[in-house]
Amino acid sequence: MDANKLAEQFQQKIDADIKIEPQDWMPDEYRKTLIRQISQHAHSEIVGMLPEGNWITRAPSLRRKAILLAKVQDEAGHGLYLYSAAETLGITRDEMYYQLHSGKAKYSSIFNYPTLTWADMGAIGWLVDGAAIMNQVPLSRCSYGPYARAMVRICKEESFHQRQGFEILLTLSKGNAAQRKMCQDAINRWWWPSLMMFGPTDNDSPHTAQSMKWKIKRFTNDELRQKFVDVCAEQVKFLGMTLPDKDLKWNEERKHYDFGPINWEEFWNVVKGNGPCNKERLATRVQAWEDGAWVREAALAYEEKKSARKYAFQNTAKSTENAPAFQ
Ligand code: FAQ
Repeated sequence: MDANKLAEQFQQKIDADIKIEPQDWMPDEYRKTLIRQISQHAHSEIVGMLPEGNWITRAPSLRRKAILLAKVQDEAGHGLYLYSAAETLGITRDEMYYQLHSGKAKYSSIFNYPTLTWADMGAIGWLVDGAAIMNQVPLSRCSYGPYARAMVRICKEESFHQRQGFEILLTLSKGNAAQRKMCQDAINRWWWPSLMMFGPTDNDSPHTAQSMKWKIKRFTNDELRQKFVDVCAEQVKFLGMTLPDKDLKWNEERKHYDFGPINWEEFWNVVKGNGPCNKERLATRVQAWEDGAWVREAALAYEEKKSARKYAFQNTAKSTENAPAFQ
């Protein structure tokens, strides 16, 4: 069948909401877009373990420590599901790691900001996981089967993360003056970078239009950002705190909150590798990869030895197949 016909049938399947599976024909650009997005997403989950991992040893109680440990572990699991989903498109895990470690691959800008106080664990849970859910729930309806299915479980876990973050902030907001100040300070520092997680404005987003046509994205960056602002503007009232935006105001005509301008210069600067923690984050991942070399070597050596043994056993079994049976 010629390429035009295949492309036409492919789009018809997408329009009819039929999932695309790894063995199905797909345009090269669709495959490339998915590999780019899913691998970036996987890297974000893995690098995203670092800002919170930083607080595991300093959590204020055993209960908080156990919860944070479980959350960070969940992020590792999300990274692994996503690497597996990307592998179904024909890229190897080693290639993806190489792209991350060499600085070629992107990961979410948000994880290049430092976690300065315990309240940051709350702000990350509430705002960063909250933004992640807003973006990821529609991805569980994306056209590529393995990505969509990975998102279902990820979103369930992210909801728990978001609630635990909000609960940390709620506890601090009911605390003493220093705790309330710490809570407001964390919200102030994480608010704008969280809005940047949704990506550039629709006018400046080179991939959105095509990704919407392919139903990889179900909403545009600006649509999701607006939904997120609307939800947070209400939730912050429960905390008795404020969002650091003097332009934040309910607009009765639009039935949405208006909000102030985002500092896109800061966003692109962080994306290009010049944020407060980019170098530290990458160096930590590279170091972890190098420290793990002996584990990979040992696992490989074990696997080789195991297959050599299996091979020798099969040969022995074959050579005794025709031997006379014992009477
Ligand atoms: N940071 O045309 P678009 C999490 C890049 S997971 C860095 O709009 P697209 C869980 C973009 O890649 C958070 N780069 O691109 C957690 C593209 O560059 P390229 C991650 C960004 O793909 C919580 C260029 O700008 N979530 O938080 C960012 O259509 C707590 C043009 O942009 C996902 O990855 C950014 N914020 O839309 C873990 C979700 N935004 O590739 C631990 C899946 C844009 O051409 C603790 N991804 N860029 O060189 C997506 O939904 C999409 O890829 C977007 C970007 C919406 C991120």
